[in-house]
Amino acid sequence: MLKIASAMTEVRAEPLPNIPWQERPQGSQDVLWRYDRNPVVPARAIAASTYVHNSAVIPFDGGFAGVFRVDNRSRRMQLHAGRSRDGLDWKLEEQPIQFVCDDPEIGKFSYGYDPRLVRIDGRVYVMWCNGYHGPTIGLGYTDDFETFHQLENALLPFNRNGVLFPRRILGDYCLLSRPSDNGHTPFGEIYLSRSPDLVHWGRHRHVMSPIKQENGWQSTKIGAGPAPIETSEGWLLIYHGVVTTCNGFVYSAGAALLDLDEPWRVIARADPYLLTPSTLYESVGNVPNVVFPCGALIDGATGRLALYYGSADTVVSVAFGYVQEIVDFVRSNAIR
Ligand code: BMA
Repeated sequence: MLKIASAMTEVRAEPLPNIPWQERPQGSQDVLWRYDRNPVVPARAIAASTYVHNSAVIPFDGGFAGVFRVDNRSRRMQLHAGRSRDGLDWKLEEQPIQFVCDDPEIGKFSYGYDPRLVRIDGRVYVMWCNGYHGPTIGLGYTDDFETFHQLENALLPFNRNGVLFPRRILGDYCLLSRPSDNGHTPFGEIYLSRSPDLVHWGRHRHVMSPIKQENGWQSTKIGAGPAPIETSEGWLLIYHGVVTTCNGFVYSAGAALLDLDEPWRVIARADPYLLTPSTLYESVGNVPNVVFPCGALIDGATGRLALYYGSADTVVSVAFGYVQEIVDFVRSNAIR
């Protein structure tokens, strides 16, 4: 049985009383439990979609807004904005986001996928995988989910899974990313980069590598998920890990705690996963066996968490948990 110790963990987030929520099912000992009406966004959510999957959401205007990965009817990867009153029933825009960009050169990209969202000093930032001569980290912002502004790409190709921390640390914006290749990368470690202005990035630090031993769930590659969650115990990072099986890659979700002031230092990292493909909608689809977390809602008052994850590269699903319990789980099951 998985160990969950009890300790007092303060969750440093705004209250979100209307967070989508379901209590842990009776008899369940899982740290995260799935919404019983998953998926929340179907593959054919809009006329233009073949699949809608790795997507990010954020509280907005009393309800919720999101940026969704849509694979269109040409199977090209695009980003679409969406709105929801309750975080579960979503309405996506039919047209993809057209970023407003000062330098047209930066706007020359052929695709966008796997978005993350974070609010920093009241402004919503979008991070995504941007095809500027190969995958790299696109950055932008929006104040209304109607007009989206694009900033300079944060890093050179090839890189994926970029996500900003929700506040400056040591005076700098901090970005996690995963240097990669131009294909279905068979390696991948998480790095942290710093910037004074969201344009110039440097002071790169290694954060975490895959755990190679015995082909566990995070043995091939890892990449950051939603924006790290600030707690008194450190930054809670939910990330994906990949194992290579006879049948190809399998994507699961796990968690680690990073130092509050020097977030490239790992305080603890759970050996077991939090979620691994187990249901039909995670195991069967466009790309089977994928749980790919990109978004999280947090209620700072109660520590409740709603995790949004792409399932089988086909649909968007939600799982619930308590930040405090995930932190305890990480500490009690930490890799030694
Ligand atoms: C990764 C990314 C993700 C996708 C995953 C599984 O390389 O492309 O968007 O969910 O593969 O196909």
